[in-house]
Amino acid sequence: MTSILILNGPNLNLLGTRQPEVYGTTTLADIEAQCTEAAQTLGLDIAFAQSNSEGALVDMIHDARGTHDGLILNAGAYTHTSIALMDAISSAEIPTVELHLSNIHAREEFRHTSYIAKVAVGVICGFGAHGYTLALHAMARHLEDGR
Ligand code: CA2
Repeated sequence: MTSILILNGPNLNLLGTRQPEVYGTTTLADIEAQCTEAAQTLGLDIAFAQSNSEGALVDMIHDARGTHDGLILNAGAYTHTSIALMDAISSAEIPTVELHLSNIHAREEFRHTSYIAKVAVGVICGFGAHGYTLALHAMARHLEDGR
């Protein structure tokens, strides 16, 4: 079965517990449950993980090669800074959808730059927790027919 790794970066473990006006009230565990349900509908296997450490995220992307068919990545603030994550995606040669809860382009200037977008198939942002389901649909379609 096609397998997708859904990876979440720094501070996303706090979702639903702080700053609900920015990031909503849905927890990361709620999002994982939502992804599991969407994956069943789409006939996909998923693995779901979160780390606050850039190196751990790099390691998980390396390990995804040969284990998972696609990567959905909310790299959090590392999106805007991490050449290491960009290089890890390039070297793993794994199709990647960049994902954000918020519309990073409607926020501070420093959030308008993404190193992940340079190596991603596409980007989804601004749809809150529902973006994870959208990303799974987009990835399923991409792996089926390259669109
Ligand atoms: O909108 C997104 O998904 C972001 O990746 C979230 C990151 C931010 O740095 C990116 O620019 C956009 C921040 C995640 C912080 O999550 C928190 C959740 C609850 C309370 C505090 C932080």
